[in-house]
Formats: sequence, C-alpha cells, structure tokens
Amino acid sequence: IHERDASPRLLLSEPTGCTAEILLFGAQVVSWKNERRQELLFISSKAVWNASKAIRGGIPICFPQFSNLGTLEQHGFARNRLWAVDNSPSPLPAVTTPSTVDLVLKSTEDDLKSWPHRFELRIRICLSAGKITWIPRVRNTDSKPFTFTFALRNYMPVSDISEVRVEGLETLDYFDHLLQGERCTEQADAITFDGELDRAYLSTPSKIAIIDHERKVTYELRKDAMPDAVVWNPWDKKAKALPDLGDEDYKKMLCVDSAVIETPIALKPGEEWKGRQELIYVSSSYFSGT
Ligand code: TA6
Repeated sequence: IHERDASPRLLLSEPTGCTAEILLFGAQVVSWKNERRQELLFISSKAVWNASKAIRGGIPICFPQFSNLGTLEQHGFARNRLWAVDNSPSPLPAVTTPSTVDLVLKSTEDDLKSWPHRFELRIRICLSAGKITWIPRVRNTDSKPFTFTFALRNYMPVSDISEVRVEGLETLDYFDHLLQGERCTEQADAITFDGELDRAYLSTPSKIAIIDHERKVTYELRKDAMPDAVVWNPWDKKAKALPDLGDEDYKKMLCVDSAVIETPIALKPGEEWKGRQELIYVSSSYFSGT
C-alpha cells in the first residue's frame, strides 16, 4: 500500500506497462495509464485529495443508491468509506498477482442507522493490456431481504466534449434527469453534446463506444448484470456550481456509467448479486482507416 496525500492507495501493474491506482477510500480507481504512461481517466483540476469525500474523477462506486433515488446521501455511502483488502474473496479464488486486487466493504453499526441492512460489498479489480475490469458483488448477510441500486461512475477524459459521440444507445428509452426523470426515447443515431446532459439509458446493449475524434481514441464499455447506462455532462453552469470541478473541466470529461437503476437488485438473506464492467482503451490505430 502506497501512502500519498493522506489517501492510502494500491498500485496495479501488468506486463505491457499499463498501471492503475486505487484508493482504499471508496475503492476508487483514480488512475489508469496505458503503456505510454498516458492517463486514461479524467480527474478534476480541482479534485480534493483529503479522503473527506469521493474524488471528482476516476471511477467512484455508487452503492446502495444511485444519485438521489432514495433517502441516502447522493450516490450512497460506499464511495465515502474506507474499504479493506479482501483476503477471503470466496467463492472467487484468492489472487496475489500484481494486476489484481480484491477489496471489501462490510456494513457497520453506523451504516445500519441510515440503511438498516447488513451487507458485504466486494470488488475485484483486474488490470490487463489496454483493459481494466471490475467485478462487483453484493451479498445480503442480513436476516431480511433488501434492494439496492448501483453504478460504476466512469469519468472518461475527452479532448473536446463537442467532438464526442457515444454509440450503442440509439433507440433506447431513458430517464431524463433534466426533465425530473421523465421517460423519453433516444431518436439520434449517436449521442453528441451541446449542453448539459444527464440521462439514465435503460436496458442497454452490453457494449457502448465513446468516440473522441480529435484525440482519435475510442473507449469501449462492456458490462454484465448492469442493464442501464448513465450519461452525464454538467456543462458550464453546473460545472461552476461544483466546487471540486474546474469551470472549464466539463469540456474535457464525460461520464458514461454502468448502472442498475430501473429495476433495483433484490437480494434475499444469503443471496449474492455479481456484476462485471470492462473499460477498454482502443488506441488511435483504431482510426487508421478513417
Ligand atoms: O448523473 C447523476 C448525478 O446525480 C447528476 O445529476 C449530478 O448530480 C452527478 O450525479 C454528480 O453527482 P456527485 O455527487 O458526484 O457530485
């Protein structure tokens, strides 16, 4: 474990030279670099690194509630808790490679006051060449059922938000946060950005592409057991209202999250939900033909 700016973090590496850094606070991936040491995640220019709240950027984990879909703090409390390295990730086999780590968050008596359900939330994070994978698992360790919503909030870097396309969500229904959650249907053949956008797309395909023409990179988001996808850019007004986001940062970021929103996961005592997300960086060679 590597101590820096009061946030103990874990370092992952893999043979081709890609690396990742994960804070024990929130089990939040705050850096993912390719073999050319290019940072593949967005971190706000005004991020606050004092383990007081989730860093604005990287991949915060939203559990047991996404956004304000419930009575808890925004996006739930998991991203604002200190996690631990999980030495008993059963039934997954324990791993000790430099490219994989298991982290765990268990409900505390304090948590039970705001969310009266005993749980164990585990995350396996695996790094490989050009890809980083999350395997979240939630187990109900209580004596009564509970439901939860969940998201991996992916802050992706873009060269210029007005040059970005998101493909894979056409024709889908979505809840529009800017229209008080009204259910709408996507008409365009790709999502492009010319203002604030805050939508939860429903029952999405397992593969979504984030295409940034100017930097000629593409990220692919692949996910299982998380049927929804949130797309968010605060644009200028909201960016100014967020103290830990630079006023111009909205031009350089886009959130495309794996999420469980429309149909919360319901677990009976002893049951476990397991999800999967892969973020794949497809380098500029992808555009060699165009
Ligand atoms: O995208 C959903 C959302 O609730 C937005 O409305 C915005 O509030 C965003 O998440 C930011 O949440 P955070 O708590 O990370 O500032």
